[in-house]
Amino acid sequence: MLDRAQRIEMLRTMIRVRAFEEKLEQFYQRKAMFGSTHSYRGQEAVAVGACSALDSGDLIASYHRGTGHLVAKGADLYRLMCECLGRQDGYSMGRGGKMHMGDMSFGFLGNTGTVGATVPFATGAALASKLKGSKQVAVSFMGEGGMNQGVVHEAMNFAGLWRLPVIYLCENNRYAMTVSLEKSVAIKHLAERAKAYGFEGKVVDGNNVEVVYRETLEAAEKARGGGGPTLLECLTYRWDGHFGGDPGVGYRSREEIEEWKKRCPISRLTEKLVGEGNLGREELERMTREVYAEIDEVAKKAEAAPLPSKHCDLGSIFAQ
Ligand SMILES: Cc1ncc(C[n+]2csc(CCOP(=O)(O)OP(=O)(O)O)c2C)c(N)n1
Repeated sequence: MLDRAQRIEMLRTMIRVRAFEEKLEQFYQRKAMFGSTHSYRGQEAVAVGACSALDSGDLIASYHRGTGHLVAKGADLYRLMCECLGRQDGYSMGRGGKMHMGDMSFGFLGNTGTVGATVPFATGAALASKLKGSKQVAVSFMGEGGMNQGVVHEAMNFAGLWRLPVIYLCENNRYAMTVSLEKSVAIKHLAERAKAYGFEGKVVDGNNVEVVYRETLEAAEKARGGGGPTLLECLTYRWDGHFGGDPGVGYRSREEIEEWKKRCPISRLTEKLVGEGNLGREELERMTREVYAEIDEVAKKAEAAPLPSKHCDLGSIFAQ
């Protein structure tokens, strides 16, 4: 059962995830960052619900829409922002950008821009956990488009056979770039696929942070106890375009976007807490102000940080 403090903390983290995304968007719009953005706005409940249910020693693998997972798992915001801006102090010394990072100090196995490619990272880490008996659970975040990659099938089959302590967390935001789920798969729910690998699959309300938390906690306890993998298909929606330059409409209607905005994960938890008398409007406003100020400060410091030196000391990355 989540207590008041935990729920308020989850709300604060969701606001932090959103504030971070909005700041990146501002950098992108004024051409102050390398590469592009892949906004996570609208999907905050998935990263925050899942990461809040994990132990600090547990591991996550992420993908191109990954900054939200890192903020939720406890990344150092300055180092994360530096990497997004291509600065020397970033997690990959400013040379990887927001899609290519990794840092075991907070259990982050890595992300890449190659769709589906990090699912085996989490599967391999879960195998290591099982062999070492470390009781660590690995979570692989992926999009519903990523679910169609061959390597994902191989990883899930292997994990089912070896009953590995891994959670496959599919963020079904309904579109892979411009292609809707209905145009790319013949089944209604991707969670059904778990049966073929010999483990449980569940469809989850991905815009309800408390539900995502509960389902992840249950899956993690099962995995730690030797019960093997779980596939959680979290139904959610990205508010923005696929990347910074995509207006996000054409392949989606404005009405559909507005409909999903009414199910905003941050508003949903806020209204619930306020309705129960567990959060005052003033406290909410103060918390929001604090979080946005925190991100502003991190962004200013990161923007002023130096670009990578000509000769990058890759040894210090591999020594981790
Ligand atoms: C192997 C591979 N194929 C194609 C691409 C191009 N691509 C980049 S993102 C993307 C869509 C991914 O959709 P999904 O996995 O649902 O994640 P989302 O962007 O919706 O979060 C595609 C096809 C890629 N990066 N890697």
